Amino acid sequence: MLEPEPEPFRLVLDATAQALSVCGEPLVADGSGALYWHGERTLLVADLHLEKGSSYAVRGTLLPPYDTRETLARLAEAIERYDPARVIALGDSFQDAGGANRIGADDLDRLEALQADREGIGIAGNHDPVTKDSVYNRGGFAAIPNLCILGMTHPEIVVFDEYELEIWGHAHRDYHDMKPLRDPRPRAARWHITMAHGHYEPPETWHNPLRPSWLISDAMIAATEADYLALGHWDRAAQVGGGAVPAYYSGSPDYVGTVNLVRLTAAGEVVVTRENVVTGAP
Ligand SMILES: [Mn+2]
Repeated sequence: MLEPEPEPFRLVLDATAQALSVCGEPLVADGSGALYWHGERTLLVADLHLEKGSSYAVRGTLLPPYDTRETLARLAEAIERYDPARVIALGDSFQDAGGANRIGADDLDRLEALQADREGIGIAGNHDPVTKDSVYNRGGFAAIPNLCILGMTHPEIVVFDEYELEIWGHAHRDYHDMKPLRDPRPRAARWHITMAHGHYEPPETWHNPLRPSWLISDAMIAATEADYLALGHWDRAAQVGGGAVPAYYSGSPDYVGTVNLVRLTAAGEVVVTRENVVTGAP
């Protein structure tokens, strides 16, 4: 695995981001928690959990109600900073399906404005499954051009012919348990990537009856035969599985202070590195 090469300090942008490079490719671990890839003009984010505060409020736990506004402001700053052509969101963008009812009109306008004039791709997570009353349906996300959401705009797969790349995954369609890696899809492109939102359980504790839902095992990971398995749900960063398929949780950038960078090289390699996210002033 190739190690990232930190860039000289002069490349720190306004002390809110850390420049770095991998294989000479310039990248920015942004202080907002997003990762920006200059060469592809792509911004990557995960687990925004919009409307978390109002979700707790419904159940009587009162938190400051500014979390959605703050998260969108941080996302807006990152988008303004980099002007990405593409934004990729890796699940749990909303805390729950009721988020679309609770989100303020101003915040919804901000969210729509952020997505205007750029591509977006996302997957529904266990907090924001694609139900009939999901935040994606109520928010009219399908009407936004160039936005792909597995389970909504695309049932199971998005194909990028120009990159010989396909990305597939099973979206959460309700709050019940399911197997995120069931019925692995056969490869039909040079690059075969799988996305999933669920919990990896190692072999030694697989038979524990107290284990969580949305389970992923070593055998399920191997059966995807994917070039890369992108996982969401854990807040910590970890590689999981038996190693036959590179399978990684990138974790919550706020919690672990890093994001995962995945490079599909012309030589056919898959290179995964963890890059530091600088959240405070140096
Ligand atoms: Mn989750």
